[in-house]
Formats: sequence, C-alpha cells, structure tokens
Amino acid sequence: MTARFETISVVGLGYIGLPTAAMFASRKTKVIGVDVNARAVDTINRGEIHIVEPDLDIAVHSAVTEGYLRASTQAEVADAFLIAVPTPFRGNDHEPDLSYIEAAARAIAPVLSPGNLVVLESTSPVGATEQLAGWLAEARPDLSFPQAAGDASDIRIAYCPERVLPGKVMQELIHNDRVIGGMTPRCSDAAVALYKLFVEGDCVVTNARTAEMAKLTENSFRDVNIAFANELSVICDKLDINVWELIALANRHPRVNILQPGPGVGGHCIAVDPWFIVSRTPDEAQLIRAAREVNDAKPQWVLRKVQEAVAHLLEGNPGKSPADVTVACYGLSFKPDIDDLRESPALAIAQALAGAHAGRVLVVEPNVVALPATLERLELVSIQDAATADIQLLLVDHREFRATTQPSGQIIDCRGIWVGGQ
Ligand code: SAJ
Repeated sequence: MTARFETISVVGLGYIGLPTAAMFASRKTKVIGVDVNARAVDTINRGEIHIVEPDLDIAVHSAVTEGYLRASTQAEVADAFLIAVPTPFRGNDHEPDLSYIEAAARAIAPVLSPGNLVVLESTSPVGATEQLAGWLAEARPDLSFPQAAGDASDIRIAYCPERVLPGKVMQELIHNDRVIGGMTPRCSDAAVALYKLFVEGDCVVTNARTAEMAKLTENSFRDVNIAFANELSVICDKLDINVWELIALANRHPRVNILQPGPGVGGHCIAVDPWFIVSRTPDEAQLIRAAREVNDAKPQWVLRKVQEAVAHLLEGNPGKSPADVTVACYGLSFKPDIDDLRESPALAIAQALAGAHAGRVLVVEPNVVALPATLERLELVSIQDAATADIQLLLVDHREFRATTQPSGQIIDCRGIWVGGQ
C-alpha cells in the first residue's frame, strides 16, 4: 500500500530544510516547518526568508500566503518528519557533532504515532540513522521501530541525503536523483513515496549505511580532486609551469577530468564531510585525510606568495618599507558569484593580510555593499580603485573579474582568470 502524506513536518529551516518545505508546499501538501530560531519562524510566517537562495523567496511567499506552509518552534503531529539540521564537527579530531539530530529526535518523539515516517537528510557519519532510531525508541517505548521490529515496525526510518548545490537549490531539488536508504524495504518504499511528491529524478533505493556513505563519498571525491589540482598548482609554481594550461591540456585526455586549483576549499560541506569518514576510519582513510590537509594548507601558501611579492617589490626600492606596499584582494566569498562569506578561504586570507601586512589592504567584492565590522582594517573599493595597487591578489573568479583585463602591478592569480592558459 502506498503511504499517504497529508501533513509533512520539516525540522530545521535552513539552506536545505526551507527549500524542501517550500517544494512540498508547492505540490499542495500541508507543511509544518519547525525551527528553534524564533526569529526565522516569524520571518517565514510573514512569507519572507532569512537566507539567500535564488527563487526561494517567491516559493516561500506563495506557500505561506496560499496556506500550505506554516512555521513553528514546537513539533506538531504529522505523517512524515524530515530532519535537516546542521551536523558540524568539533575538536582537533574533527569528531562529528550529532547534538542537533539528537535534539530534533527528542523534539519529534512526543508527537510520533504509528504509521509515521522519519527521514534524516543531514549529512551524517555512517551509523547516524541507527543512532537516530535509537534515540526515538528510547523516548517512545510504546512504539516499535525498525531496528527491533523490522518491516513490521510502527515507525519507518530512512536516510536520504540532500545533494543540491547552493545557488541552484530550487532546480536541483526537483531534477537531481535521490539516494534513499531505508532501515528496511518498507521504510525505503515510504520514503520514495514521500520524495516522489516533487522529485523528477530517479529515487534509487539502498540501505541507510550505504546512503550515508554515498553522501560523504560525493563530497570527498570532489575534495580529493580539488586537492590534486591544488597540489599541482604548488608543484607547477616551483617548476615555472602554468598550472591552468597544464590542466586544460591534461583534460583533453578522454579519461582525465581534473578540477581547478584555488586559494583553498570553502563552504559548509566539502571542507567538512570528508572528516566524517576520517573520524570513523582514521587508519584507513589516509588519502581522504591528506586531501583535507592539502586543501586546508593552501591559504597559508597564498599568504607566503604575498610575502614573497612584497619582499621582491622592496628589493628594488631600498627607501621603501612594507607600509608603502598596497595589496588588492579580489573576492571574499567562498565561491564565485555568491555573497556567502562564511567558511571562505578568500576571507581568511584577506583577514590574515589585514593582521600581518603593514600597508593598505584593499578588497573588491562586488556581491556585498559593506564589509562585516570585524574586517575594519580592510578597505572595500571598486575594481577601478584597486587597479593601482602594487600587488593584485585574485582570490575568487567572480564574473566581474572575468570581464576585467589583467591590472598592472604584481599579479598573484589563484584562479587562473588573468594568467590562465588555453
Ligand atoms: N572549488 C575549487 N575548485 C573547483 C571546484 C570547487 O577550488 O574546481 C572550491 C570552491 O571555490 C569552494 C569549494 O570548492 O570553495 C566548494 O564549492 P563547490 O561548488 O564544489 O561545492 P558546494 O560546497 O557549494 O556544494 C557541494 C556540492 N557537492 C558536490 O558537488 C559533490 C553539492 O552538490 C552538495 O549538495 C553540497 O556540497 C552539500 O550540501 O553537501
């Protein structure tokens, strides 16, 4: 029998939960969004949004005004519960922090009833879905769960990772294939029926542990490939070879597809998720750990390049000091054409320069109108005003910089748009 979902509850109304809630609501299903952030709840209930994502504002506005989406700080009765809360890591060992999942489990447990489906979407270490099932079972001894009752359980539980790219969430939610890992076949069937409400891609069924590992594998694959490109960039710099020309040439091979080097890897996913594999299997995950270390070391390498450039400039000008050298940084966000400055290697580099360099540090960031107060030593300027700086440090390949010809001054191009090859 196909599961029916009259009311769906989405727990966690952030970058994944809110678009997903709006998507279910757009299919005329009643959605209750739950979040601990009362201000976000109020914003959503006014039909507005608290995050930046193209087309999300329109979707949330119509979902709320048409009465399909409502937000609350308290969990309420529903047919399906979808958990999309953060899973950061903590400490030097990068141990995954499942406390938000545990809090979500404790919040929904009192309102669960037989026939409910609970889906975990948060990126998680292998075993997290079983752990979630354990917390729910502990809180509700009156109900049966798949780990004990198998296919006959009252509650169905599945893991289904989100895989959408920030900036393209509203399209990718509909068109990407979904990996669905039920704790039992019946759990998977229920989760497929849920996602089929809006997913036009394939819903591919596996078990929960494989689905958890699939998500971590996708982001680790990208991290390892970018680390390869970043290591090549350091090697090529030493050997006086243009790394972008090199990669373009190598990628003409039909079975080679190297990603692009940069100032480091940012964002909330690719720089985090590989640690979830390393923390569970530290002795085995050697390449994955090394890739993380290579990518995390890249900002320091860029800072050394700036130091060398300053020293080089002063060599020919004995009367000058570092205070006379102006550095212009192009881009602060964690990737091109967005305004998200969180977890950004470009921002970390600009901040470190502001602390270490005695001269002026200019910043060009076309996607923000003002710099955060913590960056007061940096000067936000236009592309034209940055053109006279002594050192031109290209950190993010925003479209505005692609459209600009290479400025004069000493160039350190971390993205290959001014000094790229082929
Ligand atoms: N980067 C490079 N070189 C490249 C590509 C990316 O240096 O060739 C850098 C970017 O500049 C950025 C970082 O990597 O700092 C990550 O950017 P991204 O565009 O690769 O990925 P995210 O973090 O925005 O989104 C990823 C996506 N995962 C994959 O493509 C495998 C997305 O599909 C996931 O849903 C998302 O992580 C997530 O939520 O896990």
